[in-house]
Amino acid sequence: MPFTDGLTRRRFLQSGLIAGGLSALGLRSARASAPSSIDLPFDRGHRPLVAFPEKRPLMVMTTRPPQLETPFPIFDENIFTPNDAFFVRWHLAGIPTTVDLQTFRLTIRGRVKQSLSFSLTDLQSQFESIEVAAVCQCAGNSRGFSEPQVAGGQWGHGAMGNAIWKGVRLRDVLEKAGVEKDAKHVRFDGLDRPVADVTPDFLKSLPLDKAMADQVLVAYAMNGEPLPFLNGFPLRLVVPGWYATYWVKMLNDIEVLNHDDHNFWMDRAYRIPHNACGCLAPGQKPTSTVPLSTMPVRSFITNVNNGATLSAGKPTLIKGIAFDQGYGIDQVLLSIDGGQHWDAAQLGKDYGDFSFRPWEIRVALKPEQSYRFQSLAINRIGESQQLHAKWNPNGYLRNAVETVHVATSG
Ligand SMILES: Nc1nc2c(c(=O)[nH]1)N[C@H]1C(S)=C(S)[C@@H](COP(=O)(O)O)O[C@H]1N2
Ligand SMILES: [Mo]
Repeated sequence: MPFTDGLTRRRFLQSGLIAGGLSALGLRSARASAPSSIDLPFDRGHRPLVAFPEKRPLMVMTTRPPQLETPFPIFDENIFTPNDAFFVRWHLAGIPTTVDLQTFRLTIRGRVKQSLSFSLTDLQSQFESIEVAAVCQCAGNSRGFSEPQVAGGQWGHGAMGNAIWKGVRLRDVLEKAGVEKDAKHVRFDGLDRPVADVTPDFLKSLPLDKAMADQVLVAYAMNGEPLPFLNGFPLRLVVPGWYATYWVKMLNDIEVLNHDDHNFWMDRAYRIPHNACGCLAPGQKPTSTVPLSTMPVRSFITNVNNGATLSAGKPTLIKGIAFDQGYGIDQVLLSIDGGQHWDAAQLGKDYGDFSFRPWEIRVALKPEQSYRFQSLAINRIGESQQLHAKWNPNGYLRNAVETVHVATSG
């Protein structure tokens, strides 16, 4: 039933944007439908708001390949990020303009007893389907706030989203093919391709034990709908708790390896300094690195913008979200004086250990004051956010306490 929808989607995309030179079309639609833009508070932070196929106007970082950021107020409106507002990040400009579900197959091969291939309906009918609420966060989320600034896409805090993912367990699919005893890693490839020969195809691998973990899904739906094309239609890997780089989109090939994966995207990209904090003194280069994986605990205030003026007198409600790699949130503390005093916020509904967790707290504000609002989350194993941002050359792993500057009127 949902995939008649996929056909509509296919035609929609053919009609436009991805096929025909995204930059030109992107700019035209910017003028026609969404005159506004957003300025993130750092250098090179100007972002036009443009509506791509199946998306409302989002903050454009690049059009080819598409890199679109979710405007932050959307996180205040929804604990599950709407599909049409969910951020988009592709590395390669060779993104297919159509996916034909008649011929689309997911292949499992390599160190397995038997190579297999599945259509979407095969997957849906032959395996148990599972749902998990989980945050998908780019490893470079918030990179633009790195001080000193680092190379790479200058994301604000909106290269993340929370969704209910539905699909089949990767483990079930692998077990059907029969994993050989010498298997070590599992490598994932999607339908996107580089446009220049010098760029390596986008491939990511998981160690076998992670690939076999309970919550790792080959997902075909997001928030009750087929995946939007730009978020990986028709299938994507979902690796709750791990950074989005592993969540391979338009997934069509799974190869079981009996060795470490030395492809470019494992050996050269998405690596962090090999030490306890994954960080370095600003400006330093690491001597040894490891692939990044899990997301450290974070929290955000969602209903007050930096630079806002609030009225004083009555109790002011401050709301936000928190998440971690899947231990779950134990506590969120709030300070309005830049970290001198902290009060415990009330946690909201628990949608699962990998989801955004809502929180809120009321504070009393005096007239004509300036305040520094900060939230600090602690997970169930006692890990907390950093009071001061750590630094590494790629701006990964940011989980500093963020500051929202607020003034009150008279
Ligand atoms: N096939 C494919 N999958 C991919 C990527 C890609 O470039 N190609 N980028 C990864 C990275 S780095 C991120 S942050 C997420 C972004 O997912 P989204 O576009 O659904 O938000 O997709 C991941 N999966
Ligand atoms: Mo990413």
